[in-house]
This record gives sequence, C-alpha cells and structure tokens, in this order.
Amino acid sequence: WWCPGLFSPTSFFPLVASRCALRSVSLKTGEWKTKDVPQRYLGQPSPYTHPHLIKRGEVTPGVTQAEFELRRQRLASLIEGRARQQTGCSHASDSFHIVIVLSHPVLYMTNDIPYPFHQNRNFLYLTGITEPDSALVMFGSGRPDQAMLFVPRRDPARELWDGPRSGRDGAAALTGLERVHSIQELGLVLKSLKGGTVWYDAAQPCHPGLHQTHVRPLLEGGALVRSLRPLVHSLRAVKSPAEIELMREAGRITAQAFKKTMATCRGDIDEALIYAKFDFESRAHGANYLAYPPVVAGGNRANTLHYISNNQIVKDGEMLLLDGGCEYFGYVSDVTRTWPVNGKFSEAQRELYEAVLEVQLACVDLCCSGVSLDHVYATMLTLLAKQLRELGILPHGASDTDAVKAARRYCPHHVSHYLGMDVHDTPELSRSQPLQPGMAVTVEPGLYFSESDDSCPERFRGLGIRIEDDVVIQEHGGPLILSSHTPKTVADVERACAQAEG
Ligand SMILES: [Mn+2]
Repeated sequence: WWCPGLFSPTSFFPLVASRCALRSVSLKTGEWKTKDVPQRYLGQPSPYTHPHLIKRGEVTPGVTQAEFELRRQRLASLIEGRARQQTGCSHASDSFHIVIVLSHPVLYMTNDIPYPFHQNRNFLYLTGITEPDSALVMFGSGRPDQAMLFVPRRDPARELWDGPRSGRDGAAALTGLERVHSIQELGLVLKSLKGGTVWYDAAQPCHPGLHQTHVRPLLEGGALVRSLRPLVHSLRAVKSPAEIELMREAGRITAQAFKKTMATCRGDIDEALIYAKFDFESRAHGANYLAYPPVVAGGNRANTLHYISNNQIVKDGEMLLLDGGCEYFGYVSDVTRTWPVNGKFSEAQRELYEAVLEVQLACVDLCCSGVSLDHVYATMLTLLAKQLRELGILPHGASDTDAVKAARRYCPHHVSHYLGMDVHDTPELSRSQPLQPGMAVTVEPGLYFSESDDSCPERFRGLGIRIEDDVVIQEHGGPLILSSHTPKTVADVERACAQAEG
C-alpha cells in the first residue's frame, strides 16, 4: 500500500518517548496477577480454550500480561512527564489525571449484518481486549497508573446469538487487571473521578454511543481535555521483541502467499482469481485475514495507485502489480511485488524492474537508527532521477532540478510509512523524525508510466512497477527485513512463477 499525503501536514510530534526514560519504568508487584481463566469460552481466545495459541500469562498470542501492564505504565510516565513540562515540577504531583480509551463498536452494513469487527488499535495496544463495547480508564494523582477495565456484561440471550463474552471474571483473569467493571458503570465511575485533566480523543470518539452516554457528561463538567493519541502512537512506534515476532510471522505468511500466487499466474488470467488465491494462501498459512483490500492490478491499471476493483483480465505479456498484506494477531504486513503473469520478463519490463529494484535495495540499506523517512524519500528521488537518465527517459543534459521533478512525477508517492498494528501505523509521528531501533517501516519506491503518457519511450508505456518490503530498524547492523522470503530479484521471481501450481 502506498501512502498519500506527501506534503500534507502531519501533526507535529517531535520525538517518540526516549528509550532510556522508558527503560526506567518498573512494574509494581501486586498490580497484576496471573490467575486461572474461567473454564469456559470467553469473548476471545484464552489459554484454556486455545492452548495452541495462547500460553498461560498471555493476553493475546505472544504478548504477556506483564507487557500490557508495562505499556500502561509507560503511558502513565509519558503523561506525568507532559504534565510536569506544562506546570513545572512542583505542581505536577497534585494534579489528577484521567485517561479514557474506548473500544470500537460493532458496525453494521445493513440491518443486523455486521462488518467483521475491527478493534480500536490504541485500546487493543493497552488492554489486549478484542471485544467491542469496552473501555479502559486509568487515573491517579500526578501519575495515572491505576487501571480499570470495563467490558460488556454477560447476557445469555445475546450470547446465544453473538457468541460468548468474557464478562468481568474472564476479562480480569485474561488481562490480570484487578478492577474490572461492566460497561454500564462507566459513566458512574467517571463521575466519581471528576476533576483534573482528562486524556481523551474527543474530536472523533471511537465509540459514539459510549461517548454520548458515559464520557460527554464528564467533559461537559468543564474538565481540561488533552489528546491521548500522540502519546499512545509514540509508544506504539517502537516495537517490543514480542511485537516484532508477530510481524515476522505476518511477513513469513505473506511471502508464502506471494510464492503460491506467482506460481498460479499465467497469460490471460482474471485479477479476481489472483486476489482470491492471495487471500486463500494468506489464511491457509495462518493469517487472520488480509490487512487491507489488496491492489491486484494488471497492465496499465498498475498506474492507478489505489486500484482495488480487481476484476479485469491480465493479458499474456502484461505485468501484474500485487500490493497485499495480512494481519496476524493484531500486526500487519504490507508488501508489493510486480511480475509478468506469463513468468518471463520482457526486455523493457526487466530494464524498468531492475532500475526500481536497485533504488529499492539502496533505500532499504538506508533504514538505520538516526535516519528519517523523509531523508530516505529524498534519496529515493535522487536515485530514481539517476535511473530515469540511464533508461533514456530523461535527456542526458537535463538539470538535476528537472531530474528530481521527473522522479516525483513518475513516482508520485512517498517511499515509506510506519507499520505495525495499522498499515499506515502511528500517523501522529512525523516522517521527519529520526528512526529508532524497534521501529517498523515500509520501503516502496516505484515508477509508473501510463499508456497514454507520451513523455516516455513507447516501450515503457503502460508499465507500473513498485517493489515494497517491510523492515525493522535494529540497534546494530542493517535493517531486519520482515518480507525477505518474498521473491524479489528477476531470477527469483521467474523461478517462483515457474513452480508447479499448488
Ligand atoms: Mn505500503
């Protein structure tokens, strides 16, 4: 998936929380405990019902209760720090803070037919709870380090239709949180906490119903409201080893799906079939579902950056651009490959493909601690400009300014975006800030020549090529490439296309 908003104003957020400051956060014992979960189905997988997915002490696959508690404590530290900056040290200790994070509601496409449920990522990041109609409240003087969870009350009549709910006991055992209430009590509890600064995103409430009934009265009481999103995004930006492991798995699954899809391709093939194959292979290899509607664009349609109709025939001799990724227990991949459907690059296709590949490899190598994504973008433009010259698309006499202008025209999107729980992850983070170890980003240069573009040589018209990998910034050495098993060189791609279909 490419990212628009090249020059759109991103809200400015200078630096993510410094790692040193975060390391100093320690867990108080007694805040959370590993209890046995109830021996029944909950509203989400539990160590009792899904021992193959979740170990004792984990809330979601691979992520422990302790890690979720650490995330909440880090958020409390960030808020404490912000308040201190604002008011000066002496007053920070007596100010009272309330943090409110709502889950998403179930959305309906019509009548009582729901869309697949998609949890609010910030709520998921801080609780691990995947049920709708829930909320997290954190509070405290100086430091909001006390957590309360609100979940839907158990209701046999509803559970008969919608499936089991965790209930208070289930959610408490799963998360290790001591204080779990039913969601109906949210307003009442908030009323009892009245006063102080409320950290909450009121502009676009995640759950309009809960906002209206339970949160609005608190806000109308004249509380000082400050946005929570930038703080949670700054935490989410730097991935823990457990998160990176989940992203590695998403990358491994995606590589398998690409290999199988390449093997299926042939001349004259329906994009819909390729889409179905990619979706099937992703799920068959363990993905929960695709992370976004994939771009499956044959021939000239690759030049429509967000082409998702995926309903035309790719002709023999044309290339296919597939931008797809999957979600694996809350973490996503976002990978693009472009290949000839008949499995053999033509001369023009190979020439253009290798030009993009050379730029892509150089940009991946740049993804190190201290470098910003905007710097990688500027470098991509320079490198693409060089390629455009060598391909004869630009006259050799063209000025550097004109060359970069042309690069921007033939690649109208940024080279990268942050990646994690969302495809376009943590948009509160500016792309001008230095990368840090643990951050995950995409690297996705492309060149697009519309069939109607007579400014480029005829043999390149109708070709659109993008190569996208997912990488994690590491403390030492180059980036960790999550999508490294996806065929990328001309030889590897042709080999994958020649594999027996399976
Ligand atoms: Mn992308």
